[in-house]
Amino acid sequence: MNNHLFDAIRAAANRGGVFIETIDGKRWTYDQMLTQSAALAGRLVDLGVQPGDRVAVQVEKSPEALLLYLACVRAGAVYLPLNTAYTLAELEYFIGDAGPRLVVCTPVARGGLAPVAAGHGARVETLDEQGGGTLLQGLKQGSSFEDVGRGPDDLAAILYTSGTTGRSKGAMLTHDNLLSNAQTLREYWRFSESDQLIHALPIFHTHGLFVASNVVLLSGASMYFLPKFDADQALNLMQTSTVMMGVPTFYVRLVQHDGLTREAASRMRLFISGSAPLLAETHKAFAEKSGHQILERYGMTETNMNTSNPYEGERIAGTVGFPLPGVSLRVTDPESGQLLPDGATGMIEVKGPNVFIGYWRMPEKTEAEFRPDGFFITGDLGKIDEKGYVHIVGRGKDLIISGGYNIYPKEVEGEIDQIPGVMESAVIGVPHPDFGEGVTALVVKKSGATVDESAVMEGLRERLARYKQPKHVIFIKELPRNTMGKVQKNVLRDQYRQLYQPAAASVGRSS
Ligand code: MCA
Ligand code: AMP
Repeated sequence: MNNHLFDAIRAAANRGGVFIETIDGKRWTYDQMLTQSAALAGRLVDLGVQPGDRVAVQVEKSPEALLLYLACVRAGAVYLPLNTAYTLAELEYFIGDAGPRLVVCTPVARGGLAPVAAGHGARVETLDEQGGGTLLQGLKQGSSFEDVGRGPDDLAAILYTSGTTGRSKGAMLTHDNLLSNAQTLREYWRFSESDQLIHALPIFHTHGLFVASNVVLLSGASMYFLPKFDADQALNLMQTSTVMMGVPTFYVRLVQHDGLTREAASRMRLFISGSAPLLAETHKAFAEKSGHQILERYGMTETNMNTSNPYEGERIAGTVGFPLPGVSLRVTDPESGQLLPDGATGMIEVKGPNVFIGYWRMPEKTEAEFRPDGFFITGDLGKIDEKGYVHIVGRGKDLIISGGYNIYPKEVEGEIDQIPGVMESAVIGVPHPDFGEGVTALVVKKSGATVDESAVMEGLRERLARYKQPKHVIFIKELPRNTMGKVQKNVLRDQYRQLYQPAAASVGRSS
């Protein structure tokens, strides 16, 4: 039977060669990818997973975890990856909302998750980063598997993206959303089977899972699969690699490393950045030290990749390049939705085979974010310059991006406001030399309350993933408000913009 995404992966895999190499020298060939994902797909079916069922996965990065994604595709299931930093409190929501048939977690997390999963009728299996755990114990090696038929519009994955208002929304991505985008990127970035990618991103987000892994799979290329980013390791691997994909923090850290030289990067053909704005100064410093112009691109969980700087042609720092082939991008008035002329700043809207089909079980939210003619309203503010390059100049949505992870202030404020002694709070992102933006909380105490920074952090510990927690909690007398009573976050951002600059690290911490 035809399986839209996996048929294309299989066609590339049939050329053979090495698919994954880990840092301890273990290798997975494309043949092994095919046989092991088949065995794993069979295991999923034995566990009761049926076409369309969600499989929620919160595990450490490993080749087996990637094979589990492929097994879900082959079994016609809907893959639902979850950030390993999420706390049990956060997971309860995702499991309740998505209603998965199966939850795969680390052996350590099983105790906490089992009652939650059971409460929602889901079964739990475990997988650790060495390939151990109950999921693989029942695997029938060498067994064949007939891929479940799936068409272009069938769901392949749901990825949760935090909501500006209310709870996280599950973006529903189809087989063709993933396949078409990966095929476009393969061509645009000139990927081939002779490429070797340094893969140091997590695999629970679009960047590491779909952009990096699907492009490699569809090119028959190879990748070094690293548990996390480490600048020393990346520099060593540049000797035997051709491409790296990363968030701006990777490049900030590489620029600071003495080992980054033209010689060290001479074998590489391409460095790609995305998920957050790459500062023009980082682009420039990287080019000076390594001789490579970083190629910056722009995407979203809901849309996969929308734009990219060119492979050949000028890569302009501070821009995200041109709309990808097949992607329509326009800039409109945020209020009226009227098309704006080139050069004017407004809301970026996109349409194309890359754009998701809606939010899981949230038809009203889906409707609110699409124009009647099918364009998706990204929430990013930008403009198109006279040469056609897209610039992102801000965000219409109240969102912080720290080291490539998104944090919605409202979610953090909601948790802080529940801590005893807190009257209200405002959470903002201010420039951070390593993470791009640093999550910062301004808190107003109730009169006579003794709550302090450590009490706030303790109150958040089990509620929010570590990367969402403020790097600083600052107590102030009152929040600045405009005449409508709305908190003026721009005033706060201005006031604290030096907070994480080295010379000012202690400024502004008062109680
Ligand atoms: C780790 N910490 C963070 C972050 N990462 N805090 C804020 N923001 C972060 N991103 C915390 C740790 O919990 C730790 O806390 C402390 O910071 C220092 O950790 P460290 O070991 O230095 O961090 P790291 O392990 O080096 O991680 C930093 C990282 C990582 C390499 C930037 O966060 C990362 O790989 N980010 C990539 C995210 C990503 O893939 N995003 C793509 C989303 P403590 O020590 O206090 O406990 S997809 C997307 O956005 C769209 C579709 C797109 O366009 O791609
Ligand atoms: P996510 O919800 O994690 O998919 O994050 C998507 C958001 O990341 C986009 O809406 C943008 O705000 C931001 N983003 C991604 N790539 C870039 C980039 N190259 N420059 C600026 N912002 C980016």
